Parts: sequence; structure tokens; C-alpha cells
Amino acid sequence: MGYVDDVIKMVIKKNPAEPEFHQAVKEVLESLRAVVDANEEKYRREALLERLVEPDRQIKFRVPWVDDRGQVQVNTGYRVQFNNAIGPYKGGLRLHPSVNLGIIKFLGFEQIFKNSLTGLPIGGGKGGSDFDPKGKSDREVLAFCTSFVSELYKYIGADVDVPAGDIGTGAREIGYMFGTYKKITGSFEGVFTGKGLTYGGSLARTEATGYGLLYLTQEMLKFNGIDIKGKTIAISGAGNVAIYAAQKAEQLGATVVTASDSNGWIYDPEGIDIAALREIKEVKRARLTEYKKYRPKSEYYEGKGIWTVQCDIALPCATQNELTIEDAKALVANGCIAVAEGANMPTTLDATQFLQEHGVLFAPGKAANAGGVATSALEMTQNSERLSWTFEEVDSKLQQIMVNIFHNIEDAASRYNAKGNYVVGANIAGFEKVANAMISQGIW
Ligand code: NDP
Ligand code: 2IT
Repeated sequence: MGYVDDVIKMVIKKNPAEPEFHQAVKEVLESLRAVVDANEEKYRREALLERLVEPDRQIKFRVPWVDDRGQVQVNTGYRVQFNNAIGPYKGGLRLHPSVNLGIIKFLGFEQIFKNSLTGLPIGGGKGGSDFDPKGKSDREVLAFCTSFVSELYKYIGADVDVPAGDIGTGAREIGYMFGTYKKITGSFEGVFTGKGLTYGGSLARTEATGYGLLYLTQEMLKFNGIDIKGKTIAISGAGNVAIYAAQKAEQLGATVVTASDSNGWIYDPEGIDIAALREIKEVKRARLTEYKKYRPKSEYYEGKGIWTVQCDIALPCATQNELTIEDAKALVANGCIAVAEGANMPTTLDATQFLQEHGVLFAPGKAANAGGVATSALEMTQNSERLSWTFEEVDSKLQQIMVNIFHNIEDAASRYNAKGNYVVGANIAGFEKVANAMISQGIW
């Protein structure tokens, strides 16, 4: 067996019951085979892959808080600081009942390569809790966030580890967390990104992941001789990533026909009404069933099935493993030409392979959704220089970053004899910089 297979086997044995982490490690390491084979002796001697798959540290803590009835609730908090070879740990905080160590580790591992691809100096980390913000009052969310950061503050800092949003963590939660950090430490510093615009947040950070996804998708299509204008797009999710992906897609002249939440999905063949979607999700924090009140001709379906619609482009923007082999078959049968991942690891490994084998252009999340963290890094830069840039300035930097990411992954794939395989390209291009930095810094 080769080095890659040895390490995958070791990861599974050493980290049982963490299937999402195994999946993320398999995807990355298997696509690094060509690079690893070319450097096998050196990498083995340096235990480079063993060091890459073991987080620098993983922090797990109790988060007690009092609900509106006066009852004490207890959640579990996590921060996995995976790798800081190229910069301070950087990555979001996920608040969702499904959160466990394996999920945070898969996200933190992905983040290492994604952050490397941005070209900016940020390492990989991720955190969160099994707390469910859905249905909680503002006071309950504040109570949770205060308790969460009263432990987390010990491990983070503007030059150490800079958390941000993810599923369930938006502007409200980041505001409460930032306030708690400032109160405890007395330090006004850029320790979180995704902050409000009145206290150090960056213009365009809210839009960045969705916009960036479309900038990369547009560049991938253009490179392959296809115009995004006039295309029909299916988007899943109805949160931060999905909403701004839909907005940019429409600005680029495409028609977005779907959105979904964890209960069901909507089909609106004339094009999703984004103002309505924003009001339902960002203002009312309500369910997608509300959408029919705004657009009576739209259709609502309970449960799964979103990928059965006719579309040219599919953009999964909800959560991991939401696009399965059956979904991939339906997309191919309906003539889908491109899939780009707005969410982290939304496509299962067999579905990814099926899409690629059937000629569907496939942009993996660590490249396609890197616009969010890239703009977080731009927020860090603005905080360091105590300035704020205009929306246009940030947006144009974001566009340039996404275009560069596409060409870097395209180039890496071609260099390693895998032209058009952007999964291989993204993993190799992300890995090269981190591996070089790790080797240069000695044995840590
Ligand atoms: P939000 O919390 O804003 O929205 C998440 C959306 O996905 C909601 O519509 C939610 O529905 C749906 N969803 C969540 N979990 C599930 C599930 N188990 N099954 C079905 N639907 C689900 O999160 P974001 O938009 O920020 O994040 C979406 C994805 O994008 C995640 O994978 C995240 O890691 C990734 N990402 C986010 C970035 C960011 O900057 N925010 C950057 C890069 C990647 P419901 O309301 O019913 O839960
Ligand atoms: O998955 C991701 O890249 C994010 N949730 C954004 C992380 C960040 O630090 O902005």
C-alpha cells in the first residue's frame, strides 16, 4: 500500500465514528496521490500527512445558559485549531443540533486548503456547538453566546484564531460574541469577522460567499466556452450563502428556480423573488412555506427532491451530503452542465465521481465557496489598518480572488495530468503552499 492509503487507514482507525472527517480526508488525500508519489520518501520521513490530518489542538467545553423559563440548558462547545502554517487559524462557528467533533473536524480540515487557495495568510480552524438557534428568543441567543465566548475567549485573538459565521451563526450571533469578548478582555480587536458595519465589519462580507460562488462559476463556464447568461439555476438552502448566490446569479442574467430549507423546497419557474426570500429568512426568520404567500404560482414540496428539477447549473448551498448519487443521476438525465458547491462538502464522493464521469463541470466547495473566508481576511486587513474600504473596492478584490482561484486550480489539475478535474486541482493547489510552509518551519 502507498503512503496515502496508509494514512487514510490510520485516520479511520484513530478517529472512529467520525464519518464526515473520514470523507473529507479521503477526498483530499486521494487527489494528492500524484504529488505524494513524487515526494514519497521525503514526506514519509517528515510524517507530513500524519501531521496534516492531526489538528494542532481540539478544544471541547461546557456551555450552560438559562432559557426563558428559568431552566438551565447545557450545550457542548468546540473549537478545532487545525493548522496555522500559513496564518492565524480562521474559520466559522456552526450552531446546529447536528454538530459533533467529527463534523467540526471535517470542516476545519477543509478550511486549511480553502484558506490556502484564497492566496491570503490564513490557517484552518472551525468551531461551533450543538445549540439550535431556531425558535430561540434574542435573549436566549444572547445567553448562549455570552456563555460560549466566556470560555472560547481564552483560545482566540486577532493574531491567533479569528472565528466567523457558518450555519446558524449570522450577524446577530457574531455581534453578541464580539461584545462578550470585548467585555472580558477589554480589547477592541478584529477577533471575529462578519461583524456589523458600525463596529469593524466589512462591506460585502454578507454577500461574499454567494457572490464569490457565482464569480467562480462564471469563470469556470467562460473558460469552457459557456455563457452564464440565460441559464437556469437550481440553488438549495435559503440562508446566507443561498440568498446572495441567487442575487448575483440573477444580476448575471441567469434564472434561479429553487430554494430549500430543512423542511422542504420551492420551485418558482419564473425566477425566485429574492426580496421575498430575504424578508422570510432574514427578517421574519420564518419557514419557506411562507413563500407561497408572496408568489401564489410557485410550488412547495415537503422533504427532498430539489435536484429533480430541470436546470443547467446546480449550486448546493445548504449542508454536507445533500447531493447524493441519485440526485447526481437526476441532474445528468436532465442535462445539467455544471455543479458548484456553495456549501461545504454537499456532494457525496460517489455523486462527485458520477458527475465528473458524465462531463459535468464540477467546482468543489473549498474553491467555490472560498469568497466568504477571503472577504473575512479582507475584513481582518481593514481592522489592522483601522480603515474601511468601499463596497466596490471589496467586491472587486473578491472577484479577482475568485478568478485567480479558478485559474490556479485549473492549472494545478493540468500540471498533474488531470485536466478539467477541479477537485484534484483545488486539493493540490491548496496543499502545495501549506506543505511548503510546514516543511520550512521544522517539525511542529
Ligand atoms: P445559514 O444558517 O444561513 O443557512 C443554512 C441553510 O441551509 C438554511 O436554509 C437551512 O435550513 C439549510 N440547512 C441547514 N442544515 C440543513 C440540513 N441538515 N438539511 C437541509 N437543509 C439544511 O448557513 P449558511 O448559508 O451560512 O451556510 C450554508 C452552507 O455554506 C454550509 O455548508 C456552510 O458551511 C457553508 N459556507 C458558509 C459560508 C458563510 O460565509 N456563511 C462560507 C463558506 C461555506 P433551515 O433553516 O431549515 O435549517
Ligand atoms: O466555511 C467557511 O468558509 C465559512 N463558514 C466562513 C469562514 C470565515 O472565517 O469567514
